[in-house]
Amino acid sequence: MGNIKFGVLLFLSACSFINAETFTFPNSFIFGAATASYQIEGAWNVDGKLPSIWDTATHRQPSNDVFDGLTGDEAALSYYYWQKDIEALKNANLTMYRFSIAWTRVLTKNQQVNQKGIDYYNTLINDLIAEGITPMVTLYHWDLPQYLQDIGGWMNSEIVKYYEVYADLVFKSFGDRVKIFITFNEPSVFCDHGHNYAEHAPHIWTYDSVGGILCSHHVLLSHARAYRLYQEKYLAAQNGKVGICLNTGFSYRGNGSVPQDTVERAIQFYFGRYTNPIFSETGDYPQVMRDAIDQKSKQQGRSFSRLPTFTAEEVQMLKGSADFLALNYYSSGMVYPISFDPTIDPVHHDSEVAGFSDPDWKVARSSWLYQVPQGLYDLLNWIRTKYNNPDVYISENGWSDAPLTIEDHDRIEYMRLHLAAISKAITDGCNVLGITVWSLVDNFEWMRGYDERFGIYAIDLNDPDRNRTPKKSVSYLRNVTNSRTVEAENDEIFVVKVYPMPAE
Ligand code: PNW
Repeated sequence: MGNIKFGVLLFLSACSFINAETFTFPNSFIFGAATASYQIEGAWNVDGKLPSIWDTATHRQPSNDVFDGLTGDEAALSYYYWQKDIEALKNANLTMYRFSIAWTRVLTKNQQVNQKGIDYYNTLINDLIAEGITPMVTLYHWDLPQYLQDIGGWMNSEIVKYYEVYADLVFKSFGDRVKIFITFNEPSVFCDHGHNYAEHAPHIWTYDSVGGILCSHHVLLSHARAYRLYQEKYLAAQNGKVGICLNTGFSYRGNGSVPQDTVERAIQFYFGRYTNPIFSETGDYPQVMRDAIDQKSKQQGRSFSRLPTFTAEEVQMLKGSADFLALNYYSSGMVYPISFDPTIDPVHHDSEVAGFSDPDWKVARSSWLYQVPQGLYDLLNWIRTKYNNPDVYISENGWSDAPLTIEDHDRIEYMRLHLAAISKAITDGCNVLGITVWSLVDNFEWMRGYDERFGIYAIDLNDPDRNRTPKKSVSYLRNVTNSRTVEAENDEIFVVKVYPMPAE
């Protein structure tokens, strides 16, 4: 009996050995971690820092709408404990740190320099470089100065000038040492969630996506102006790279009768609205989006389209305005066509696409986060073929679990499978230069507060010293960076149900 059991065990482990594949990473591939200012810094009103729209949202009285009622004030307190972050990076064997600068720390309302804010980031950058860690700097990770929101924020075209002043200061102050700049983090999230349906700061609800559309338009123009400014004024002396961070999942056919065209529309409306103007050869908004919104605006009896137009000059300014794509990938979805109905959720009625998740997929503590590594592989190849194989950093990718989960086996599995997907895409020829995992430390997860934890280091909010406690994933990452390999089975990566195309 015992022998049979042993035999079966041996057979099973031999099978998994046969199926597991070893995925490797080129020596040039960089492993790092990411954070963002509002989510980690604390010190919201210290040393001349002005309130941002997230300070406003979380300080609302008598209570805010954050899931656990908390704010970024507590966070990891990286304004005081940045050295602990650097120690954490070193201990995990990571050589790149993606962090963001708080606009509200470095400029006054009169657009003058706040030197104490500059000093903080100078120290952080110098200390990183001294430890051999490459800084990757995001200029805007959602914390708009409140005084700019008061004049309309991203919905006011004047914001482009304010952003240019800010970008100029960042390039001038830090560009001698920082060689990788990201202009914006995830405009699709802060434009839609912040200006269409009031889920994120500044919590504005607009009719028929008008707010989100204006936000996206001005973000694109601000990005391009900052890129051109860097080329004209700083590139020769500093020789750095400037890109933009965009997020998307991949889309799959939700059932056997969904046309392939629906998949393409889903990606173009969510992702293409930013990638087409910047990375495509034609430039400008995707044609499907232009046509749909123009036509729907007309149907509604409007005298002009809800989607603004770029001048020919602006199209040229935007085209090619990124040295790399910073891609945030978390999850993917299944899509199906729906017909236009102005009373439903504004995101879907312009695209006429709706989505859902396969209940068989493993889900994180965040309800939107399903484990679909295949989506990252397919997305990277879609980008490679669509946009002539641009340089890509995976600037975020991560898994959430309950507070203080130190034995984070689910995160390890998620990282292992997504790293395998990246390695496989690199083998196909995709130019993926590195990854900064989300996140270095547990942090303020926006409207979910501290209930969903993404860190590879745990933070106990009851610990006044905010010690960074390594989760198990830290030692896993150390092994990966040492061996430059991960092990995975193809069945673990390719989890999407494939439907046969309908017969012609
Ligand atoms: C990103 N979605 O946001 C942000 O850049 C981070 O600040 C954030 O902490 C992290 O991901 C985890 O949420 C996203 O619903 C928020 O698909 C939501 C989605 C994707 C990314």
